[in-house]
Amino acid sequence: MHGGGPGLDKYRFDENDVVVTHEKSYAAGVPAVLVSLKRGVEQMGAVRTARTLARLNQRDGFDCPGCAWPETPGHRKHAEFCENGAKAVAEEATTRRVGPEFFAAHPVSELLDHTDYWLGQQGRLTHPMVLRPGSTHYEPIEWDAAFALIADELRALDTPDAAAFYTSGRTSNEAAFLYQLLIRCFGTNNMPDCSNMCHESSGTALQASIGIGKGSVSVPDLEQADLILIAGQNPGTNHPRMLSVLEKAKANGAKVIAINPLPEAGLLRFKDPQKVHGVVGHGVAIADDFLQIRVGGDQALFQGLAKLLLEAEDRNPGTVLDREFIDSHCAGFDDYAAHIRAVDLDTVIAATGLTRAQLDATAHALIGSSKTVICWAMGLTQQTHGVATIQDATNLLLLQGMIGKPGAGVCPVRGHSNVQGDRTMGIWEKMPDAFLDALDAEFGITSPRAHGYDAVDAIRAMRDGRVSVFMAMGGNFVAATPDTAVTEAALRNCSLTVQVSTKLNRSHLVTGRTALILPSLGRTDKDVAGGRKQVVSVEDSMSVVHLSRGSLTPASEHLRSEVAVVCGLATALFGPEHSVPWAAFAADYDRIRDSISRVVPGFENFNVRVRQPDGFVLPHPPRDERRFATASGKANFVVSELYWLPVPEGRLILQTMRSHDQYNTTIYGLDDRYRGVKGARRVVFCHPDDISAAGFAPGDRVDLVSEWPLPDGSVEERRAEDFRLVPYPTPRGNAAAYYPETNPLIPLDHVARGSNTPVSKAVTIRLARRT
Ligand SMILES: Nc1nc2c(c(=O)[nH]1)N[C@H]1C(S)=C(S)[C@@H](COP(=O)(O)OP(=O)(O)OC[C@H]3O[C@@H](n4cnc5c(=O)[nH]c(N)nc54)[C@H](O)[C@@H]3O)O[C@H]1N2
Ligand SMILES: Nc1nc2c(c(=O)[nH]1)N[C@H]1C(S)=C(S)[C@@H](COP(=O)(O)OP(=O)(O)OC[C@H]3O[C@@H](n4cnc5c(=O)[nH]c(N)nc54)[C@H](O)[C@@H]3O)O[C@H]1N2
Ligand SMILES: [Mo]
Repeated sequence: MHGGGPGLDKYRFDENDVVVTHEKSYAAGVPAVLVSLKRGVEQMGAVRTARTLARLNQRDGFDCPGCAWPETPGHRKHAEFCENGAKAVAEEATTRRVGPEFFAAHPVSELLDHTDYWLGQQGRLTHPMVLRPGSTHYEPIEWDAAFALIADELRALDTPDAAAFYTSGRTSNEAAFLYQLLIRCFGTNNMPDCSNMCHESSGTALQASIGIGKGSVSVPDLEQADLILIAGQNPGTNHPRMLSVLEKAKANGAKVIAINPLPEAGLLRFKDPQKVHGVVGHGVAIADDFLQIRVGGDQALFQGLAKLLLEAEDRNPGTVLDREFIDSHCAGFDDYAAHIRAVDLDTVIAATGLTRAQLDATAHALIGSSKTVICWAMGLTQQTHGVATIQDATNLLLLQGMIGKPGAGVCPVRGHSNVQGDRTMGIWEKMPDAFLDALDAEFGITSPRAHGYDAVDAIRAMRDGRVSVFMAMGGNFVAATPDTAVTEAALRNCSLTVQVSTKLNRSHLVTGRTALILPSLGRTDKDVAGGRKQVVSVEDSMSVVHLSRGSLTPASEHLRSEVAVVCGLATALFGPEHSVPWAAFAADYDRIRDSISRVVPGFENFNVRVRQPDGFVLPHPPRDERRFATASGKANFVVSELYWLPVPEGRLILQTMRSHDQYNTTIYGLDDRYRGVKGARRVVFCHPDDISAAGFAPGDRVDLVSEWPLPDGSVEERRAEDFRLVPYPTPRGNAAAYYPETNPLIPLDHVARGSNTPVSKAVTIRLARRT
């Protein structure tokens, strides 16, 4: 038997090749401590490692560039970081360098042949570089010449809407605020960002359901919950510090239910490396129950559970639903209840792959809980019906009044460390008019009101020639976006592409006619401007805004902060006499915060409050006072038709996910320790019976071919070559493989309804013999 759960046999396909073992299916513990130290020492030497890790997530230190999980308020542990946070820091604080000599030695055509892993391993970028039309190599350029080049290209456009400005989620609040201001002064709302590919479905869903697109719980809420559902999230790898909070919740009596197609190690067993018992003991089971759901089955699960709650209420009126909450705070209950009563539980069982007994037990857990939290991440958002799924999760909570009371609520767990803050600061292609009005009043400008392009629409616009200048504040657009071949062609169609970056990546190599690399400071770097050390701020996944202070000597004297890059470009574009005081902003970040305090609600007295020990929490009306800023003025039960994914004959539904050894498109190494894979990334995890049904054996090499039906009835195929078949305990008909290697398989038009997020978690594929 080649599957069936942790304890799976060990696979060794051939000498020195991929190894798959399930011997160590617990997260963290001793190996995690060793791995984080080893990565640090490899990249930055022992002294810098010790010094850097000591400042990670401390009150006077820098915010971890890893994930958006909050620090525990009150007391901070001496070592408030995790293995993967340490890897993210080592990646940035590396002492390796990519300078002019590197680019002189390697033509772009050669760099294109290297893997993303190799590119990232070369080190920190040190100089602004330009790739001129027709040339084979990047060459150095002065900052002012680079700004002038961009300004000239932008001014030459027929319309400001022929430019698009991407943002990744590591940008500080201060830099994000100035960047959106520059873009709006220039005259467009074309602001694609990583959030479009990430939690856009969460924001869209929650906005309609509860009137604000952010989560409603804090760390203390989680710690005192009775019941925590974790759906479509792999915290052991992607938010390891969450496990310590879950462990505490469990110690307080919480029950945790993991909902995932895969038995993810961190959810099943966890050792806290920061506690002695974690290092020497056997670890604790985090999840009390594991619902091994079929990919895309979550909406059915939430609707099915709602039906069971309604039926239980019928049997024992007044014991299950929170009638008072529903009557005074919610709209749409009757329509929703009627819709849910009509849901067929056999369909729910088919869609989820769960048993009736599992559904009953989960409903029972919900009924017995007076404080329930639902956490989720990409397994829910990157689905065709991601918005509806999240609304059905919210509906389920509303039935029992689980919003706006301690220990309960919605918890979308964000990705990038400041992705939520960037949105708050105005990085959004459809920012509400109230924000734009305040921005205009502060600076005496007129922001454009027409909505701009998001990530997918920006690619379409570049492909079709409607956008010809593309600038990115961080990130790795070409690798992170779907339909790699289409996106590459779209970028090559531009006249200018500009990347503000810390590390070399594929987006520096797939370029417009002219390309610029502008090297910037990262979170860990000391930022001196106007003669003094500047600090920046970030907002975590739970709406806590706090300071981050870098302390390392920058990789080169030529690096500029993101704030300085924006202010330099703005001055080149608008001249020194502009209604926005760009030079003053660049010299004193307190001035930026003063403007933010007048434009962005919740940031009043920003400079003072952000300097409090744990920063401050932004207002969240549903959480704070059960106030819902929706059109109805109430929390809405949103009715959605049930959608799920039957597996077509001979096909598999592929989800694309992260390994334990990567940060999005940055590959740290080739192991996926908790899933037992060593030394390879081109692997595809399949149920053993699906492998044999397709006529293959474990370890065979296959091509993955995705199939996308076109309106005319034909089927478009995309191919990703040479993946090793790994038998794995995933539901039948489902498969999993790593992103970004699988992005060529995802059609650009395969997007979530309502949020336009690429459906990275459900691509129809077949396994093809290699030709
Ligand atoms: N170390 C590290 N940390 C990171 C990142 C990183 O790359 N590395 N990335 C950061 C970013 S930007 C983000 S957005 C987050 C991502 O955090 P996650 O969302 O945890 O990341 P993924 O690897 O995409 O994992 C998706 C999970 O959903 C499950 N899943 C897939 N399809 C379904 C489904 O249909 N239903 C259910 N219930 N589950 C499903 C998968 O099995 C997997 O466990 O992590 C952040 N933190
Ligand atoms: N198939 C598939 N595709 C996906 C996903 C998936 O699950 N499956 N997940 C999606 C998600 S959730 C996300 S968030 C996106 C991620 O998309 P991005 O945010 O665009 O990608 P990253 O890999 O995080 O970007 C890494 C690069 O950012 C730069 N960088 C790092 N730190 C800094 C900094 O402080 N400043 C600046 N200026 N640059 C910096 C470095 O040059 C580095 O190479 O990918 C999406 N794409
Ligand atoms: Mo993300």
